[in-house]
Amino acid sequence: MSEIDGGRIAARQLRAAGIDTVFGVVAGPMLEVMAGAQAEGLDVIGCRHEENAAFMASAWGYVNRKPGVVVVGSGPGMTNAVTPMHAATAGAMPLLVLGGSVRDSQRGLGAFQEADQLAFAAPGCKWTARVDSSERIPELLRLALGKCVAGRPGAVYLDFPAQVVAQRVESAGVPALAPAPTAAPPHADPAAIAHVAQLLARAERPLLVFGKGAAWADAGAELARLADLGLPYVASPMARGVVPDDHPSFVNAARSAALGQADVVVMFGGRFNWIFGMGRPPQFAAGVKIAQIDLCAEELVAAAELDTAIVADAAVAARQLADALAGRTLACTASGWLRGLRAMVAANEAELAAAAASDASPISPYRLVREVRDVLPREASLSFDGEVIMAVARAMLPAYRARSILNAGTTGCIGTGLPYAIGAKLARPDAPALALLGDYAFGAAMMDVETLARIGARVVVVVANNEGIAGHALQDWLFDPAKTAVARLLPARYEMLAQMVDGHAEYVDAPGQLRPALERALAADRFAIVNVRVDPNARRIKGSYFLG
Ligand SMILES: Cc1ncc(C[n+]2csc(CCOP(=O)(O)OP(=O)(O)O)c2C)c(N)n1
Repeated sequence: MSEIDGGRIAARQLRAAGIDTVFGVVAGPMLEVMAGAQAEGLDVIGCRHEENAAFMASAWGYVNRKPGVVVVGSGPGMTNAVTPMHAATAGAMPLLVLGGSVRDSQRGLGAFQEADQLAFAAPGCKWTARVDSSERIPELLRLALGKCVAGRPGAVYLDFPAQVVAQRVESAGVPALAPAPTAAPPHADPAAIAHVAQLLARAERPLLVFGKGAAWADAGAELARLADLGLPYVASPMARGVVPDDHPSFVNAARSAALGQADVVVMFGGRFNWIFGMGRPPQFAAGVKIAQIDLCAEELVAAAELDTAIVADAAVAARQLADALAGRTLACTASGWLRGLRAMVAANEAELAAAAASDASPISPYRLVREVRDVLPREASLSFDGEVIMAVARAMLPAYRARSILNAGTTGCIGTGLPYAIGAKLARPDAPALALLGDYAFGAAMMDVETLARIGARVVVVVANNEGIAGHALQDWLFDPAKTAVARLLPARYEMLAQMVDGHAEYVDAPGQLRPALERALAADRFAIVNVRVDPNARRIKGSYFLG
């Protein structure tokens, strides 16, 4: 006969579900959950801010294809995790937030750290619930873990009133439950596949589009069969690498022409949202025939006018389509469509290469990104965050495997870059992990370098320090130079944050120093910060993502 508390019951259920790492910030009433997790043999990553902890968990879950679990305290601890819930659900990343709350007997009375947490969580989550007794912890956790990854992944919130966490019950009365079975991935309707195969076979200018759902489904091998037929494809920022970027049908570098001129488009596991111009003119041609494949039927009712809507797993549907097209001659192979796009890719890449060859001081962001690209091994995990630097990184940094690249994603949430890199490193510890961050983006999360040092995770953090939010451009454009700077930031010595906790520090202010500094950082036996002074007046060659 032995008694255990609610925290230990929760930890046992997490372990039974195959979760070996939890993230969080130590706070009441969840102390027993974190201690219980450690006692059950899970790695407990104590972070410096709930937002960072929850972003780490989202990335860990996304890379591992499991729920990423974060434990937060009541009131402001929980509300600090609201942004990551929103980002996870909008961006289809699996996040389970376990939030402590006030004891039920004090609810509504103005208890310490009281907040209407279920209300805060609801719009950012797929599902929310409150644990109503210690005995139901295993059952409710199993539901929460299952719903987090079932169908389209996203955030789930489970509220733990204080008395449920602390209460001790007989261990034998609350056994851990076996995880819910995983459903077989849904197959596409064969008639719909036959129709889309026909569209693709006859199209003069077909285009495949890969969204994050394709990366989540590990659809790479099946999608490569389609790309091998000579069908050009583009990928959303986080779908990159599901088919390696060096495939000859990869045309992201001619994306505007590919989207704008295609006569048939097939989307696998992605949304026609702002990233793809809502699937409408002017980004797409009037009259384009669009087929969209998604796990979730609701996703097929959105901005784009669809010719065909298919509920299916991206990998299964890609296999069905590749089977349907096997042995057929595609009209596009005679039209020179891919050849034309490849010529544009080559021209655009030459333009980038010229910018990246710059020996100028201060350092061009293109030169910085080139040097990062040249030192990174193919298996690396990468995150990037910022405005100018993220755009340059997206244009120039290749991805070679599914879910190896993370960035601000669907919500454009700055502050994700550092915690995403930490979560990815813990999910794939053997692969080098590098975060390439604007100075603002780094600053939004930077105290978690202490976490990096404490847990001994070897992440290389490269700060593209252009002294501001998009460098000096916004400050000069919008704000009075006689008044206190708003969008321009100080040229802070960010590498000192590594020194403060005995990490590896590099400061770079000339292009020739970049390569050796990056190599030393990657070879270091600890985490590293490489603070690179980057030209504050450099702009992205074309367009801008977030700031207009
Ligand atoms: C959570 C959040 N806050 C604010 C913004 C608006 N925003 C977009 S980019 C950016 C910062 C860009 O500066 P930096 O990270 O230094 O990168 P740079 O553009 O200078 O390379 C901000 C604050 C946002 N997208 N998300």
